[in-house]
Amino acid sequence: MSENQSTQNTSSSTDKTAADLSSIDAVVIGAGFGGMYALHSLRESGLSVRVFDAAAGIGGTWWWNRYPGARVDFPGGPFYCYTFSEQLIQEWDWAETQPDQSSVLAYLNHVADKFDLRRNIQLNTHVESAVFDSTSQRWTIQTNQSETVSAQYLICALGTLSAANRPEIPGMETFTGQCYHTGQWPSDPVDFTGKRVGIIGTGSSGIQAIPLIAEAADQLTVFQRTPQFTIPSGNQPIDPALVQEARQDWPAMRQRMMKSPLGAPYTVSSLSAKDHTAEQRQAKYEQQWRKGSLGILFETYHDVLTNKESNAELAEFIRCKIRETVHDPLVAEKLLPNYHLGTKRQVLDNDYYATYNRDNVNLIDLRTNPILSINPTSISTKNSTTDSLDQHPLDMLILATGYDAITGAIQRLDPKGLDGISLSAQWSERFSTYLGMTIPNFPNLFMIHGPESPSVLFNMPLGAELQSDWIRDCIQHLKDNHQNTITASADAATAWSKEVENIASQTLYADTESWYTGANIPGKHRQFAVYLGGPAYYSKLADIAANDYPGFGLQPTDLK
Ligand code: NA7
Repeated sequence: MSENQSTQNTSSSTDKTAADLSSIDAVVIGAGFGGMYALHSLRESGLSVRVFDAAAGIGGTWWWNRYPGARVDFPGGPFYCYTFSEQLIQEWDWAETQPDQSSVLAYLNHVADKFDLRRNIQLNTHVESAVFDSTSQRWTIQTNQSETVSAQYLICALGTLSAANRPEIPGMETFTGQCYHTGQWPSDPVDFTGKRVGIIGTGSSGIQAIPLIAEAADQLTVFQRTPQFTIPSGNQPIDPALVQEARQDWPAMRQRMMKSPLGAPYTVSSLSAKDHTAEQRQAKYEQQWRKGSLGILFETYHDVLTNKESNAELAEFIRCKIRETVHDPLVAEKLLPNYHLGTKRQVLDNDYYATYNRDNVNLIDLRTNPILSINPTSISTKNSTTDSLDQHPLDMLILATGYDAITGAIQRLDPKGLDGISLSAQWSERFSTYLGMTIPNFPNLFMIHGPESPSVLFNMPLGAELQSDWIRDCIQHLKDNHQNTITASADAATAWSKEVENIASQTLYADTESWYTGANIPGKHRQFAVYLGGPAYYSKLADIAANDYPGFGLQPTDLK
């Protein structure tokens, strides 16, 4: 990787001005981890690239998710970051193992400056439509800035958790207090002092925010639909020895990451839970619980996520921790989750359960006390045992209600492919991709972290790099072979979707109602959206490239 080169690379061939924006090699939508690297990688290969992002700053997810407590929920530190540049690894110091939002955003801004990315990123620009023109064999992209851009390639780096889910609750629009979605958090500080705050949702965002809001607010009422398992994050200062090890031989560390199921240097245990006695197992769980982070799922026993008994025992271990931590047994009972541990997005927390011991925190279980309406200054719930109505007065309402995950952003963009077919029509019953990156009938459209790719269950910055480089090489292959378009075949996509489903069916993930299956969005069809085969995915990508792109149709430059 030529980072020195890249900072000096201001060549006019890749630096389109506004005047010639109308025709460009590639448009990238999204300036988060994925889009920024796609820009870098494609620009380095000599393409003219324009990135559009609706936000006022770069960072994607890390730009929008400014809610209190937002942190990396992946083994962080030197591992949740770009891996392509050894110099970047040597020079950037992460402070904590689970960096907070502002640290990640600072890092991304540093990257944008170091690699001179900003000159090709246009902020405050929402892409309104993307239409493939079968005559010119190019994409026409229209923005809310009244621009029309023609591009040969369209790279959708839209984010897996960017299409906010705002639940339709009667009276929502009548609420007169401040109301924020965690994924659209304002840049100006939000002051909770003296306020009665309500929060709906106890996924990663809610669980990260609740302890901090409880400390700052007068009263906090948590509206919980499904209790989730959460594990202490184990956040701590980065171990300098680990940093030194990573920096001493970064290529070796990168290789180790690429070969691991999560894309981080975690070692998955070779033991089954059955290999140990009950006492040995409890000791292992306890040790990992104290350490914090995701080791309890992966470094204890390899069958935690595939074997119901192994899973159930560890789940019960965590339920015991909840009962031990929460003083009021009735509150503890409401917090006990009842699904296969780890099969919803695994949450990492800082003092979440203990927060319910505070006098100013009230937990409403929506399974027994559903919300009837949101009113100008309160939420009304109905106690289904007594039939009574309860009013919860609020000055501020926080929606930690998640996202139309993984497929939501591209479906909202709703690109139009060959013969004007819309993605929403093509995916009206099921979505189907080839390799999680391409879609039949959508020539030259590539997705970073698309549905049916490893996306949210692999190290996302590393995954984005590997996918972007594959796209770059694919485009080079087209050029070298005088081809103009590449399109996934329907058969290849069907086979890929089956493979994704087969792998998921060998785990406990598919049994659980989660945003991985689309179950969190009313009316969304159930389909598992993540490729769970881990690093095998990247070997497949390499094989496809090495074998002249089987499963794709290529069309020569002069066909039309
Ligand atoms: P999640 O994990 O989808 O959590 C959303 C939460 O909101 C979850 O508890 C949902 O309950 C709840 N929810 C959603 N709609 C409703 C309605 N209508 N009523 C009540 N409760 C509702 O999103 P997050 O933002 O927390 O996490 C995404 C993160 O994952 C991301 O930020 C990364 O950190 C990784 P449910 O479980 O669906 O019953």
